[in-house]
Amino acid sequence: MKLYFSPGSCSMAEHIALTEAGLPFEPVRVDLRTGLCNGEPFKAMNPKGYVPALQLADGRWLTEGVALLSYIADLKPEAGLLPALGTWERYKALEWLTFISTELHKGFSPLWNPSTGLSDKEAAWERLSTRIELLNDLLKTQDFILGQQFSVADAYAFTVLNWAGMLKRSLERWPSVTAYLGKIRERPAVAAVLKAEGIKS
Ligand SMILES: N[C@@H](CCC(=O)N[C@@H](CS)C(=O)NCC(=O)O)C(=O)O
Repeated sequence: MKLYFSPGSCSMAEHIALTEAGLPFEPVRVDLRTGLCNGEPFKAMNPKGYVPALQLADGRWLTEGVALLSYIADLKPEAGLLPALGTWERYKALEWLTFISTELHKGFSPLWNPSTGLSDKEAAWERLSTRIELLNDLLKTQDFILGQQFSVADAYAFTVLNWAGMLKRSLERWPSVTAYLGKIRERPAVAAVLKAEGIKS
């Protein structure tokens, strides 16, 4: 199985999930600036042209972070990276994964976009702040997003909230989120992925 990734981008969530699960995989780097992967246009391999993407040993592709994280968790149920299929807890996990994808991950997009004007960037950060506040409230009473156990939702939330530092946006006003990120960063699998991707913050 190959994981197509770009260092520090949202594909770091799948990199963390695969490493936490102890699954064998080959990381393949995509240069999002040039669109090239090993010198070839990535779009010619995966028409979406963006990461994350998984390619199975038989050549099939799977894309979209929430699908990939669910797939990885289900490949190794004993790793406990998601509640069992068909349970209420699994739907709550899907609720959080969707929140992370559409509210947090995509909430950061205008902040990364060089063509976004300063006032639109501030508006995007204010909107994103209301979502981070929700997460902060949740983390006041539990260690991880789904309760007391690390899951792929944490791999995803950690990955995208880590962008705040890269964008010089402080998370200090959310102490539960700050403490949570510090704890996740210390997990051996997460530390190994940060090192492998060359991410310092
Ligand atoms: N809908 C996709 C979005 C993935 C995404 O935003 N990928 C970014 C990196 S974080 C990317 O590859 N951007 C390059 C591009 O869109 O061309 C998902 O949820 O997985």
